[in-house]
Amino acid sequence: MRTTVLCTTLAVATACQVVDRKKVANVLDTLQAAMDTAALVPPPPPAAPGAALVPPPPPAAPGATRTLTVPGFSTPESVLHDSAQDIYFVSNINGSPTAKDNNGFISRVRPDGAIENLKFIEGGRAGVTLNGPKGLAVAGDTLWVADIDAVRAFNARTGAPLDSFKLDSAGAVFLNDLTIASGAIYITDTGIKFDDVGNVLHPGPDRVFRIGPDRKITVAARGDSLGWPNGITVDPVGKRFIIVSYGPRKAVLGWKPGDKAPKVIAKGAGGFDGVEVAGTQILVSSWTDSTVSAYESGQEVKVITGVPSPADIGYDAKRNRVLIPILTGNRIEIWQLK
Ligand SMILES: [Ca+2]
Ligand SMILES: [Ca+2]
Repeated sequence: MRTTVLCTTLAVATACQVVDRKKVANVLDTLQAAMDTAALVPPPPPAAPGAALVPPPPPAAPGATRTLTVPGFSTPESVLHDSAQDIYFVSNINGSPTAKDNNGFISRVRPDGAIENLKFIEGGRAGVTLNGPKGLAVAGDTLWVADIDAVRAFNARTGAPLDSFKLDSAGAVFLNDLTIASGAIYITDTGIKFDDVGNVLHPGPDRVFRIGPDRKITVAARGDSLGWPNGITVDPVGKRFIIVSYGPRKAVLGWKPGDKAPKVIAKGAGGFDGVEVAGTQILVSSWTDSTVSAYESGQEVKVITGVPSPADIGYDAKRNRVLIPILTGNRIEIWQLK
């Protein structure tokens, strides 16, 4: 009996709330209608006789439009277009960038945005070790992956592990991106660590490692002038490497093996991560202002804005698209360049 009374009371209270909400909603609707009909915006003053009618300048044309968003990743760090297979590879750190948790994985994504295989290569399965995979590069049928203090190779068609190089004994701290030139692999070491609450520390040193065709591991470049080197790519136009700094140097750098120090091509917002040469453009992603900008003129030209935590971008030359891993958003965004 008590239960019934309680239920009835509750029912009445709920009904009353519904009525009250309706009343409030009606009042708000009335107010809104009144405001809509009221002339809140004063009419523009009449044009002075003889004044030239100058139209306002059109807004700056955006350099790109977002065509696809693909969710479902786990701390994606890099997207790479394998033009031979016409497929996108996505590296997934899955957890802390420095944790040797053997849960990293590489996805295969079709250019239409369909995830063909989320865990095409996965740490802990089929003899694979993969902790916090970051930069990717492909040469023929071999997919190369930077993984904290190791560089690993996989068959790009089957995912089978092929080879690995340990750089821990060479002192690798935070291997980040890699690129291939003349059969040698060049790998950046950003020299960063994270403290217990996630602050970025930079014990350094900043380096570019080289793994030669003879499997010899050497330090190709070293020093603060690298500015916490993150992305690296080959610039076939300038016949040089382009390296972008994640740290306070905020520099887009040109470098050739043997150079004492890299040359500053341009400075920008900083917090740079990925770099791609797209035709004549040098595209660089920035965590600082959530953009992808072009730097080939020596000046920053914003091409894509509103992309938070844009990590190691890729470029699909077949479709003229920029492929952006939104690291903290667990998605990739595909942008069409004009
Ligand atoms: Ca991991
Ligand atoms: Ca990176």
